[in-house]
Amino acid sequence: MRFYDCATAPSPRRVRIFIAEKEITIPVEEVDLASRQQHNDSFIKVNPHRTVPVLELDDGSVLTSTQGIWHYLEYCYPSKPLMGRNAAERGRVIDLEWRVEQEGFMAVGESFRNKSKAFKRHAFTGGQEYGQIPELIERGKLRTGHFFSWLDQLLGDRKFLAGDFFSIADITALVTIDFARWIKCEIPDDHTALKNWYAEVSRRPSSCV
Ligand SMILES: N[C@@H](CCC(=O)N[C@@H](CS)C(=O)NCC(=O)O)C(=O)O
Repeated sequence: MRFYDCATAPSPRRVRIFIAEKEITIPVEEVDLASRQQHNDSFIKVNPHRTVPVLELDDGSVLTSTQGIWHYLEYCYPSKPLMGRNAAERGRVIDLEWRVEQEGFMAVGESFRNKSKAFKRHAFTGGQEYGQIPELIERGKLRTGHFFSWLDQLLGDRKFLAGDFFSIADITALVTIDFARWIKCEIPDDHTALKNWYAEVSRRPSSCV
């Protein structure tokens, strides 16, 4: 296998945390998004969508989404489960991770991609050019604030998002909160449950990747 990564980007960090939690080793090839290596012919041959993460399997086929890679690795390395330990937990984890991605990760991304000068003609990833919409900068921040409040309420006195076990829902939420610093959104001081959870998951060795 080969994992195409970018050390500074939030999406592949979700895979790095997953790999670290599983305590497995996969050879890494760094794709420097800052110097636009995702648009090089050699990388387009690997992933025509021009994004990371990518997992190249031993038969040469590729997985080009965080979710596809997670599912594949969970199936291959079932010990230390990160997607629930039974059917009910699996359903809950997928449900929550989807919502965290839609309402948190995408909200931060919406604000960031419509603001940063680097994305002036690339408000979306891939080979097509799309201009920025400045109104989405503030709307994305507003959505991020609502996301923080929802997470705080959901957590209450739970240890992790889906219950008493760490999962991919926690991974996407952690990465989203760190990503939100790029748009200058921080967890509000009165969101105590969210702050406590964030401190707890940030202490895990996997969070440092
Ligand atoms: N949903 C995809 C999103 C992947 C994605 O958008 N990755 C970003 C880095 S966080 C990327 O490759 N960007 C390339 C670009 O901006 O051109 C996944 O999680 O796999």
